[in-house]
Amino acid sequence: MTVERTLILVKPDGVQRGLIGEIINRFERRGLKLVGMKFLQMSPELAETHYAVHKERPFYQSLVEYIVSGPVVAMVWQGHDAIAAARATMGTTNPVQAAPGTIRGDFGLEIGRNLVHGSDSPENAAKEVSIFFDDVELVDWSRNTESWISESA
Ligand code: D4T
Repeated sequence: MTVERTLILVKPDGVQRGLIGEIINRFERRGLKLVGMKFLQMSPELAETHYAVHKERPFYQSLVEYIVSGPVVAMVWQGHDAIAAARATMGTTNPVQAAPGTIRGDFGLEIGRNLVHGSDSPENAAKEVSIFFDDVELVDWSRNTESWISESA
C-alpha cells in the first residue's frame, strides 16, 4: 500500500459557483482523509510559483489571472494512491472530455474553468503542499473508520 498526500485546490470558479461543499464531499466520500485546509486569496507571486512549470505555455498568463481572480480553497488529502485517486475523482483536464460522475464532467465545460487542481506526481505533490502549508498546519490524526476504508489499517 502506498500512502500519499496530494494538494487539491478548489479554483475561483468552484468557490464563486458555490461548489466548495460539493467538491469536498467527492474527496471525502472517496475515502481520502483531510489533513490540511485553508481558504485564501492567492497573490500573483504565489500563483507564479505554483504554476512555474507552465511558464512557457501559451495559456500561462490566463491561467495565472484565473487562479488569482478570487479566493480558493487549498486542501491536502491523504490516502492509498491519493494522487491518482484524486485525479480520477476530478476527471480529465478538459471538462468536455471528462467522464460524467467526475467533478469536471459533472460541473465543467471549458479547460480554462476546470474547477479544481490536483497534484500529478509525488514530487509535485510534495512541492505544492509546501507552497501552501507549513508542516505545523498539517494534522496527523486517526480516523475511526480507517479499517473500513483500508485493508491494511
Ligand atoms: P491542474 O494542474 O489544474 O490540475 O491541471 P492538469 O494537471 O489536469 O493539467 P495541466 O497541468 O496540463 O494544465 C494545467 C492547467 O492549465 C489549464 N490549461 C491547460 C489551459 O487553460 N489550457 C490548456 O490548453 C491546457 C493544456 C488547465 C489546467
